[in-house]
This record gives sequence, structure tokens and C-alpha cells, in this order.
Amino acid sequence: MSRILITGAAGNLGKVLRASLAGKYDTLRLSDVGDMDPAGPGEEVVKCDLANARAVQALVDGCDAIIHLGGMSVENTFDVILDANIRGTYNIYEAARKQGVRRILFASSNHAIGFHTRETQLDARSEMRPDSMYGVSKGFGELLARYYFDKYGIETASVRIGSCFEKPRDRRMMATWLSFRDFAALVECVIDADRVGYSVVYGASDNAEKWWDNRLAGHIGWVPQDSSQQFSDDPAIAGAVNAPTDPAVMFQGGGFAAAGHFED
Ligand code: NAI
Ligand code: 15L
Repeated sequence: MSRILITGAAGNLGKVLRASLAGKYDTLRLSDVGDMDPAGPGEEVVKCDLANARAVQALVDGCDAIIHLGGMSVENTFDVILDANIRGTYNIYEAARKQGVRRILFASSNHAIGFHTRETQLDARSEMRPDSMYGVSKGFGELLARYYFDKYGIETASVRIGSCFEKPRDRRMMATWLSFRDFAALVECVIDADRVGYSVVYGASDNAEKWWDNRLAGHIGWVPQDSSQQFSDDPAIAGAVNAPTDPAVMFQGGGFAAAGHFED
């Protein structure tokens, strides 16, 4: 794998990967609809709207693998989700098929399964239960990836990322937290694995409260190193009082499950 395309490169996780993957592959092609820092050594910077099919064809040309992070990363109106996440992800897979890209990491989300209750243990075979239109769009992306593997052999790891931030922001994130270091290591495992096939991976660190079992993704070889326990004394965590019948507490998707519909 010598040229890796990262979509969503101007976003939080795109910036994390830009730094952590620097120098590890021949070329990082960094893309976003938003502004990015100029290209450094071993980098190419390409501004592109994922909803523009022709621009995405050109963007993907010459790439060996794609880390597809770009899109609307929280709940929004259907029109916004449609262009950024549904059309955008379709354009990426079509471009991959036409340009011969063999492997993709799709940044899915815990919100594809967010209506499972907190006491439910999930693995890669668990039913999708999206908690938002955003979660529905991630479910679409996962199914699209499954289809492009079965029909065209394009490998994908659909990573159902939990909460990838510097530190957990509330009690729920003690279970869903994914450290930047563990995230970057997971991305490298997906790029470097002998075979990914079609895989679903839950993106959480080695936290004490666990909802997700990654044994069915053991072939990817990712072993998270960090734990949210180091933050258990943080006032946002230790001081919080959570009612067990509050939908934001009952469901794995937290506030996304409790929120109303975003009108167009
Ligand atoms: P972010 O919102 O910081 O970054 C997303 C980037 O996508 C932005 O820079 C934005 O400009 C770009 N983008 C949006 N629409 C676009 C379009 N039409 N064309 C081109 N680029 C477009 O999100 P973050 O936190 O970096 O997340 C990255 C990915 O991981 C997203 O797909 C998100 O849904 C997913 N994810 C992130 C989680 C987290 O905890 N950070 C949790 C679960 C999933
Ligand atoms: C996500 O999918 C979002 O992109 C992120 O901003 C967080 O809200 C995260 O899920 C979460 O569930 O904590």
C-alpha cells in the first residue's frame, strides 16, 4: 500500500491520522471540502466535495487504499446527510471500483447500533439499530461496503467508532471512548493486514465497561492499549448522576437516541 487517500482530512480524526501516519506510507493524499494545511513532504492535498461524482473519480485515481472519514459526523437534516454521507460514500465506492482500489476503511459509527440498550453485548453479527438519520446513513455505508466486497472483491473494514476524543466527556463515553493512539493503530492494522475481507470492527479502547466484542475481527490483529479508567476521577465523570430510565442513559447511542428529528 503506497498511496493512501484520507477523506475528511480537515476534521478531528483526519488531523490525528495526518500526524500519526506521516512517513509510514509513500504518499498520503489528504482530501476535504474544507480548508487544509498545505502539503508537506510525502503529502498531496486535494480539495473535493464527496457529493461530486466526477471530482471523486479524479480524487481516487492512483490510490491503493482509502480511509473514508469524510462526511457529516453528527445528526442533521436528511438533505445534508444524503449528500455528504449517502451520495458521498456511494461516490467513493464507485470510484474505487472504476479505479481498482482494493481496500477501504469506512468510518461507521456506534450510532448504527445506538438503539441497543447499554446492557446488551454486541458483536459483528448483531442487528443494526440506528438511533438517528446519521446512524441510518452509516448503516447504508456498511451495506454498500458489504455489497462491493461480495460483488467486486473490494475489501472493507467498517469501523463502528465509539467516541474518539482526547478524553471521555461523560459517563457513557467511559464505555465508548477510543483513544487517538488506539484509533491510529487500528487504521494501520487495517491498511497492513494480509486480508480484511468484509469486517465489522467496534472502535473502543480497552475500557472497563464493555458493550462490544471484537473477536470476529481477530484477523485484523488490533489490540487496543488504552483505557478510559484513567479519567474516572474527572468531575464530568465522577460527579455525574444519571437516571437509568433516561433514554440518553439507557441506549448505547446516548443523546442521539433521545434526540428528535431534524426537519429539512
Ligand atoms: P469531523 O466532523 O471533525 O470531520 C469530518 C470532515 O468531513 C470535516 O472536515 C468535513 O469538512 C468533511 N466533510 C463533510 N462533508 C463533506 C463533503 N461533502 N465532502 C468532503 N468532505 C466533507 O468528524 P470526525 O470526528 O473527524 O469523524 C470522522 C469520521 O468518523 C466521520 O465520518 C464520523 O461520522 C466518524 N465517527 C467519528 C466519531 C468520533 O468520535 N470522532 C465517532 C463515530 C464515527
Ligand atoms: C459519532 O458518531 C460522532 O461523530 C461523534 O461526534 C460522537 O458524537 C460519537 O459518535 C459518540 O457517540 O460519542
